[in-house]
Amino acid sequence: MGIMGLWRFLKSFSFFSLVTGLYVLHSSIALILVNKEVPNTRGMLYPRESETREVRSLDGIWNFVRSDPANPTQGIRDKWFENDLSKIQSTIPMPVPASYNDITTDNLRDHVGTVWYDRRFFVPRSWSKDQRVWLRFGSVHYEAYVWVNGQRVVKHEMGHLPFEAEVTDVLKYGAENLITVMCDNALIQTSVPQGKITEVPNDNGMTIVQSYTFDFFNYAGIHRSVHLYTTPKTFIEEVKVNTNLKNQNSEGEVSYAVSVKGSVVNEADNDLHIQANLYDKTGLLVANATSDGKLEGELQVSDVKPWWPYLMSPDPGYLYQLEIKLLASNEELLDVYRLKVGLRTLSWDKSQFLINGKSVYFRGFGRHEDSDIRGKGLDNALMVRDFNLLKWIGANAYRTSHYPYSEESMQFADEHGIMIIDECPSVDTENFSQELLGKHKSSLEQLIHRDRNHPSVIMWSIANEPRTGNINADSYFSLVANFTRSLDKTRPITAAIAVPYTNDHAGRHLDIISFNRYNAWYSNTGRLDMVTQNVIDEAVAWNNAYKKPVIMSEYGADTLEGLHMQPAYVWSEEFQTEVFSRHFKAFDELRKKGWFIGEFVWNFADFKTAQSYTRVGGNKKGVFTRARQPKAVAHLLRKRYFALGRDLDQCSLPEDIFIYIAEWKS
Ligand code: BDP
Repeated sequence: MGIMGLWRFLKSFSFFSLVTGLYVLHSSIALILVNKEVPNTRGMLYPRESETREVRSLDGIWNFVRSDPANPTQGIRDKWFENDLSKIQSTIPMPVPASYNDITTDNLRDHVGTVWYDRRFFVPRSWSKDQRVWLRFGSVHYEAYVWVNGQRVVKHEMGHLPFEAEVTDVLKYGAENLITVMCDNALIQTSVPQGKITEVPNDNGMTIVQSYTFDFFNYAGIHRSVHLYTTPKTFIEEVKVNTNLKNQNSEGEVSYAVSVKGSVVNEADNDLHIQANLYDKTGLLVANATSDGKLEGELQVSDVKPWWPYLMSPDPGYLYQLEIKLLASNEELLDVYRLKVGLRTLSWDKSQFLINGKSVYFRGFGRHEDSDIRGKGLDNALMVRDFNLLKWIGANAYRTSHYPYSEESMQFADEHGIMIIDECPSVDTENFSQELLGKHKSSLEQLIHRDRNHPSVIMWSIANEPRTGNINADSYFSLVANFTRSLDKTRPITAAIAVPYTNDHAGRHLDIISFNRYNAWYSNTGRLDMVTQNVIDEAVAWNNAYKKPVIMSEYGADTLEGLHMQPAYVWSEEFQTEVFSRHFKAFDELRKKGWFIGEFVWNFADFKTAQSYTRVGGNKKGVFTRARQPKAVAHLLRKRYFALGRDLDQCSLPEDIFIYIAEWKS
């Protein structure tokens, strides 16, 4: 049995029941977890053109084949990657980037297991000259195997995160090349997120079924762009940036650390050096430094324009451009990489979270990367629309529930001053095990590596609704949190917790407590009179338990657009509006206590779920519909978010925020 066969076997249902048995055992006895090293990913800078680099997109229509779910490794055994898929069987056209699930009219939506993509592409002759070529995927969910011209170049497990491989030696220059991708959507107990594969009887015998405890649909495929890009032979592999503000935010500091890879690096030439230039928005050089013999340094900026969140400044999201030039000892320019940086400081204590020394109150959303037809595929039109809506409604933050969002959206958040609680893909974490811990840590390593330079990222979320009532959650989350801190000490750590505070074993490892609760929806359904006090009591209890700042990270109610019922009744627009209003009252009470630092609605927009009798076409807790149009509650939320912005951050109000009704006589 080859690697794929063995690996597939491990995922299979028969083995699975054995694994389930072991996990059940695990949850009742204390697990001994070992803090094993997680391999560091290398490279991963977002592909950008410069005078030393070229970028080409491989997005477009690819050829697509689904494997027989009962025989998912057939393509590996029969070497489908050696030739065009169309020579083996009939292919269908498949857009990249996109989830494949909602593209066809048959039940590809519910396919479990492997699917195959391929396409041909041309590589210019000029690329063969003295440089390297890299193949980079923004995200393939959940696991990907990639071949170029029949040779395997990379394998990657974990959706929503980029991976790349050098393909210099496998490409044919001045000729056509073939790229083949096998993608597997199966989630098991040691994947992140977790799921279960079972074999169940159906009308034709047996069928393989995927299940998971989270509600969002397990969309799969090549979700983000595929790029080919070039670098010089000796090139900038990593750039790590940190910023700081001093003297009442008038002076700034940008420290950078670069790592370089290439032939020259390993020779005695230690005179490789970096010239770092910082330009303001108008293109003016405001600071520069040349590091002698070192690949790190600091830039001092006077009259700095700090990076501020939206509505906390008239000029939010101010970004400088950092230009990193790699020079040889004879001053020859070897490589250039440019990235945007925002200058800001973060700090936090037992009661508040501060940006540039100013206390922050988060007014935001939990969201999903989800839309009609595309599923979780990157779509620039959708992304820009979403940011327009976020700004229209006066939000200053969102959580990337429940996985890392596209790099393009992170860059957009930097530019628009939207603060991000950056969440790894661990949802409903349970059945803690050594293997799961390794994958969970790896997801954080990849996430932090990818996102550490974004000013918009102000907090790491290490899990959503983990089963922290389990005694093993204590050691598990202690290891996950310590690992996260070892990678980045500049940002606080949170997790969105849903177990009652009396059962929780993870909060003590966090810096900020976030809790999810659905008063009047999942608990006390329909009881609008049981919201406000419950929210206050629970937030107070979390604060008493841990003496840390508290955020309500999810609250909401499913709402069918256009359903109106007075008095309010579950699923109606009136009900959602009243549920929100009762929460607002609680939040305003809590704000007076000094440690309640934010409110996040669930959800920004309606989204697709697995089929269930509790869902009509999906989760309808959106303030916006899936087509990104406002429900009635959006107008109420907009008034609140702007009122908070005016009271707390002195922002100005949009002219259309209040509709003229009549002259009030008081
Ligand atoms: C919460 C989950 C979120 C769900 C939400 C819901 O964190 O992912 O979508 O429930 O059911 O518990 O609406």
